[in-house]
Amino acid sequence: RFGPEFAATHPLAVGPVVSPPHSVDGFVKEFLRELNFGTGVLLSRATVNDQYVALARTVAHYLAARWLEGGRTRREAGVKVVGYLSAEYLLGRQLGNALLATGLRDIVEEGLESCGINLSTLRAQEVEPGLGNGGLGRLAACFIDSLATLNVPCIGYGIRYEYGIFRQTFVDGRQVEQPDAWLSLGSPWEFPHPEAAVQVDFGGTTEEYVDEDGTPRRRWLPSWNVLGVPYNYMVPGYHNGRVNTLRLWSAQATKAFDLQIFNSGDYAEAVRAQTFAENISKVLYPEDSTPQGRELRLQQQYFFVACSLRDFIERELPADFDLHDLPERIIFQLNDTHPVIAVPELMRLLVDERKMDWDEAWAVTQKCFAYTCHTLLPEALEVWPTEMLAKLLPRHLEIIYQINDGFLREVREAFPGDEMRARRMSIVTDYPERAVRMAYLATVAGAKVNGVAELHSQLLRDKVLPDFSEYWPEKFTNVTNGVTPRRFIRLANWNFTRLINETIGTGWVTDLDRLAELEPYAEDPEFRARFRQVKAANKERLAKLLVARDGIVLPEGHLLDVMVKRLHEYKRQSMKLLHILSTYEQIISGAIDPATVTPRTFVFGAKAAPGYKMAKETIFAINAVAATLAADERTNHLLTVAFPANYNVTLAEKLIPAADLSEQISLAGKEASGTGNMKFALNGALTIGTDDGANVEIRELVGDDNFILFGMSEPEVADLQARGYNPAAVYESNPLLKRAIDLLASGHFTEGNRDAMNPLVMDLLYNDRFLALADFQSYIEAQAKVDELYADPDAWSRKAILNVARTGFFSSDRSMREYLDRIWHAKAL
Ligand code: 7GP
Repeated sequence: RFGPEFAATHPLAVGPVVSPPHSVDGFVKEFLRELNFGTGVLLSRATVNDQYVALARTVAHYLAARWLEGGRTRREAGVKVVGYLSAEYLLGRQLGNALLATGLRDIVEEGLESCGINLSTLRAQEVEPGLGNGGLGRLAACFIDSLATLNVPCIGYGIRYEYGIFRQTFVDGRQVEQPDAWLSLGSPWEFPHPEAAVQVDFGGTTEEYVDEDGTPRRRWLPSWNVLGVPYNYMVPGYHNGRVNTLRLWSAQATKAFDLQIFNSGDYAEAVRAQTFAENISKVLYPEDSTPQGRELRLQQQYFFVACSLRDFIERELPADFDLHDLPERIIFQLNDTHPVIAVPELMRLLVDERKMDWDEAWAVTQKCFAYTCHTLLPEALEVWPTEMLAKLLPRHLEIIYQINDGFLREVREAFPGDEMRARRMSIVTDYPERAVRMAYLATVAGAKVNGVAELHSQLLRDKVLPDFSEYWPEKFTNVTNGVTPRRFIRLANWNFTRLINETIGTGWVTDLDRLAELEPYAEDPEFRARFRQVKAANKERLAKLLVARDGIVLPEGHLLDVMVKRLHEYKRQSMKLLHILSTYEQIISGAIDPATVTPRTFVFGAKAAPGYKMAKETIFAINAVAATLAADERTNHLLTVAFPANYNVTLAEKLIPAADLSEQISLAGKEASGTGNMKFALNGALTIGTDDGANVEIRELVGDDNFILFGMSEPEVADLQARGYNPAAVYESNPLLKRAIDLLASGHFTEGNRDAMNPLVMDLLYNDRFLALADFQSYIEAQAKVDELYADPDAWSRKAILNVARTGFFSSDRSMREYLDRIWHAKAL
């Protein structure tokens, strides 16, 4: 039917699909057509949202042409695909990136203008899909961007949460969460395919049976199921014509109405089943570095990996494909432990459904997965109680037991008599309850295990998984994180982009090492002056945004000191606050002359997990200090604290380019990598930081002179903790620190109410799990060095430019090349 004759008369039906013309005229025609026939309105009556939706759909048409072609050629070529399995994708706004990737920006701007429409107004209309919490989700978004730009076939698999990360508001300085109804005005970037829905089973029991060949086998008799509906998103490469796919799954009830119940008149009961099923993809768990062991979360995890595995095997491979060869066609990357239930699921597909021999299936499985760990906090490593697994996924639990039996047999053979070792390494633990350690399962099943920065990978080997790294040294590797220069320099910092382009050309956008060519310009006074103009312009742009967005007024001419990241004790926002308090206290007590103080604005951006009490207390304290300082005539020209609510990718793109100083002050050994640290350095901020995560590598690259280091090293931390740490003693012995904490506790920031700060103050004095007081003095001294440096604008900008020139390494393109070479063994098309 789709032969050459048909193709001759219907070229669009079989491809190659042709994109609309890249001309102002061609664009305007397509846009108006979309407005009329897609959105169903006339331009004269269209709202801003109508216009935005029509624009997005029009730009999507340009991408879709390449997308369809790419998918077709990939399937024909039969090449290996990267299947990125991630419960989170923190994508940020799509329109700007799509315009950049297609090179349509100028055409669109001119075309819209001729219709009397302003492009930036439409861009501001887009609600970012916040389908992630923080670093892990944003990293996934950077990685799929880089893979598309490197022309590597990749399918990102995840969940289409109806509600993403909550919208943060402040009420009396306290965080209040609002639902993130990001879909309420429609989502023009997605392509739903309800006809391609996949069934996912849950619950029930297992049984033994004898198959047609007389072989005894086990099988799963599930008791309920849901449908997974795929929603496809396009992931465009930069100026290369490649468009990959992000496939997010949405849960739907299999039988929308149970007719019997419906006929009996119990309408509420009839829709109950539907609500129950759809809950699975309803909301993102707003947790970061602290897992929520709830059954719904396990349902989400299994739901999306079951859909994804079936999708790849049944829809992306030829029908007669021999699954023994699966590792030649796919590598599934496990983005932390959230998708690890995919391991027993693949075993179940191969052994139960395709009747493959267990050992052969295990050999295939071990080549199809690799695992990335994103944390070092022991409490953040996921474990699932066997009781919960037995109820929800009984066959998977049996498979996990069988994997564990085989693995422990190996261990006992390798280390005869060492029963303690076998117990330590067991995937199933009995303490404090019988549970499956998902990181162990991932390590046993994965072809490779990696950490996300050198120090983190080292600690992962030595402290988190020492027995495993001793047993399989070659399995462990490091890939230091990276960030996409497209979104975080080219799109976010146009002022700087223009300066870089004029100086070294445009090649750096896809070859970030070329930023090194800027190095000689650090010595050029004219270039430094232009660099400072860029910063000033970015600060002005930020000031405009914050007034409109939050009613926050940024003073002019201040050093902009920025700390943006999730609120967590290990990241030590409270230590940053102590620095601010100490400076403020010294001014108002007359200990220092105000004329010697470097005027600074401190910007915080941070969401706290809704159930994380101490994190929320810290938010309250920051807001209280911000309000008091704003009202204090003695200091408000010198010290300002700005805490815009609801920090997200969109705000990051405005904040980071404006920053002078980047705060990366986690307790050494706790921040796996950090990626904000890279974005700041690449946008010409200096870092004040501990020897933690990727800070270590940033400092090595930029040089000690261009990085403000402070605090204990990881071994020093371990040592202090072993000796016994007493924060109250530090408080007593350090007068600056004592005065800062006393001021916080005095009621000065809470209208005389001393109780309001009690939780935070008590925790700092008597717990301080992350040693903020221990590093305080060193931090204060480092901040004094910052002031001193900033007083010499030429010296400061020289260092800032060297930061840019020397951090091209932190492109996610480089990270992806390392994964491709050392872990995935996959290639560009
Ligand atoms: C984060 C790490 O905290 C951060 O250091 C790292 O840069 C980032 O992943 C990307 O690798 N972790 C998470 O966002 C997270 O949710 C829980 O970790 C497992």
